[in-house]
Amino acid sequence: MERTLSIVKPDGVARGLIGEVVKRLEDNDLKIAAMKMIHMTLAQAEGFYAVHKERPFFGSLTEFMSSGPCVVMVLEGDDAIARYRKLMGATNYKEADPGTIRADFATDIEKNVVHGSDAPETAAFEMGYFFNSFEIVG
Ligand code: FUP
Repeated sequence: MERTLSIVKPDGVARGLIGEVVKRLEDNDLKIAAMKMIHMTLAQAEGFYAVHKERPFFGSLTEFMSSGPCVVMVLEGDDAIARYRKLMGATNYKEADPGTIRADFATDIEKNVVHGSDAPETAAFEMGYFFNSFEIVG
């Protein structure tokens, strides 16, 4: 059993895709162990994406992530990190496999609808960034 962090990003929330993402998670045996809606400040988005702070897209990415509400979730299941990454599809939606969330809905490399942790260490940091232990059930 493994846990990972999922975010429906501001573009996904604004376009009414929360239900679509949740449906795909539930259909694929990724149990929602925590869930809430948040609207990050720029500083909070900068903290979340601190690993990318030297990258050229950092300013634009953090502005976008703080531009509107997001839904953050903890997902639980066997091999949850890799299985959720597979459902999401590649970062660049043009390279994402058909049928993935990003292939079906992303409009831009930045506005790519969802986020998912990429390793156990990042999952631990990211879940702790948004949730305390009492907010995660299961
Ligand atoms: P991912 O783990 O697939 O979300 O991708 P990364 O952690 O590499 O990147 C985080 C976010 O930065 C992506 F979701 C979108 C944004 N990004 C860009 O805007 N431009 C890039 O060239 C790469 C990533």
